[in-house]
Amino acid sequence: PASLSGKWEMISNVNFDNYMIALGISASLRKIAAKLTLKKKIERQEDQFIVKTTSTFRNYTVTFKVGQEFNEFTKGLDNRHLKSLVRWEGNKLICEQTGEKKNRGWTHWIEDDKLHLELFCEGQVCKQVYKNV
Ligand code: RET
Repeated sequence: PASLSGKWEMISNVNFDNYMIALGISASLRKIAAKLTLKKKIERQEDQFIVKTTSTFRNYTVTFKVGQEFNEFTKGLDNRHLKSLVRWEGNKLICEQTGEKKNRGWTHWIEDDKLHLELFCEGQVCKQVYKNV
């Protein structure tokens, strides 16, 4: 489907460890996180998104409206408070996460029926691809 909505399962994950290092995540948590096959459930109602990232170890849910800044607490991840803002740029959904870490954010898009996600932090880029399930 040409829509972000739906259920997704990770099929590749490049540079996740360096992204987590940039976030300041501990070696013990990184070791666990690196082995996870992440799943995404994305629900969309017009401008509102609910993105659930789930795994056997820990889940992370974020809810936002496109174009409306919101307070994000990255609970269970790096536990920081951010000001986040999501916008569309063509078919890419782009989030800027403002806080202690510079150049932090992510980009979601669909390509070849797959969900692509780039996660950014302080010059590190993690690239994940998910298949529809
Ligand atoms: C987990 C497990 C514990 C350690 C880390 C995690 C990373 C979660 C990430 C979630 C990204 C969510 C996004 C949502 C967009 O709407 C899996 C919680 C580091 C990177 C981009």
